[in-house]
Amino acid sequence: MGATEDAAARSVIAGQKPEGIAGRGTSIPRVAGRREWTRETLAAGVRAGDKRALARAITLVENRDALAYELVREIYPDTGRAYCIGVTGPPGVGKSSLISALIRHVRGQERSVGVISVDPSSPFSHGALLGDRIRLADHFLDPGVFIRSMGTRGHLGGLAEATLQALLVLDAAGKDLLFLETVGAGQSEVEVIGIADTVLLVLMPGSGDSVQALKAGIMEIPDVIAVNKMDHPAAKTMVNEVRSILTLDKEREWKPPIVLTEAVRGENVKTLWQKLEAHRSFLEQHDELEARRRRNLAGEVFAVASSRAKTHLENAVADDPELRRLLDEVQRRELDPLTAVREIMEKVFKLDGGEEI
Ligand SMILES: Nc1nc2c(ncn2[C@@H]2O[C@H](COP(=O)(O)OP(=O)(O)OP(=O)(O)O)[C@@H](O)[C@H]2O)c(=O)[nH]1
Ligand SMILES: [Mg+2]
Repeated sequence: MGATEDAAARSVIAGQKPEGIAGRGTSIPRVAGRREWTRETLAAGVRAGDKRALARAITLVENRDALAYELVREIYPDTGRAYCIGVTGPPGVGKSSLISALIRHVRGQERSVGVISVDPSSPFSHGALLGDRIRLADHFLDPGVFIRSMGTRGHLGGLAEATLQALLVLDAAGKDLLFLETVGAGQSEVEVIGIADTVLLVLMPGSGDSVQALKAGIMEIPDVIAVNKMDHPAAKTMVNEVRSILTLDKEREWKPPIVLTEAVRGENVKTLWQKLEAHRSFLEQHDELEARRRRNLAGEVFAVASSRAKTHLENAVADDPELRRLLDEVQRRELDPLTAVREIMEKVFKLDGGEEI
């Protein structure tokens, strides 16, 4: 590795390093400390697509720092240009590998890319998910690609909020294409993936639970499906099963294509990309893209507000002996549940509670 490349590598890695770990026993220079960033420098750095500014901004978002709030408020008018592909599916099916292969494909077309990889089961954050780092390692040194993993901070509602903000930051940074990876096979990921323009569901032979979830209507029908690890003898059977479920849905105008892929070798990745692009064109031609974005944003605002209201309620009950006493009384059957609800609503949300109960 030459001197310039080496410096670039170090700055990229430093920009992606978890806080506190950078520099420990290594010669990696410390990245700009928090105090050196102001809203103005951060906003300018984000707009210029500077990797350090992006890394810092997303850390602030994860920490729910007041500066992140100010930053996103400032850059929000610059957003709405990136196209966001949500990639979801059960653990280990090859989502990250497929994203990596898709990036390789689109980078040939000079498009800049951002990736937010969300793992609700992991307490880690700050880009520290080892698996993703390895899978996506090819792209860490590419200046046109920014990759970040996020773990959970508290409950899922907080994650939806952080994900939305992080995507807005990458959008304002001028990324043409955003990938949002979430692990999920049921409902929990819905809140997070709800912001995507196109949803890609990745399955592999053996993802029977997800197929059942699709069949039962528990999982929303995605826009495109990849059946990955296509070398597996059961891959074709899985495609047929999924296809038979999708044909039941006759009303939908867009018929979700199913593509067999091999993510490690990149087989059929070009076809998969064409299907993703076809969905985008479909949305654009039917004036659906703007409508979908409006719906998604309204849904996100609602989801975040609901989640905050829930947290507020939980904290209020935990901190207030009188509210806890109400719950005890319900448990002892001295007070009926809806009277307790009415009192809680009055006290916590200052609602008079009369009409809605
Ligand atoms: N044989 C084969 N292995 C694959 C393929 N795609 C991914 N893998 C392997 O499957 C494992 C999981 O791949 P990931 O890309 O990390 O899967 P993921 O869905 O992102 O996993 P999580 O984020 O942990 O849920 C890795 O060891 C990959 O090398 C494929 O098409 N064929
Ligand atoms: Mg992954």
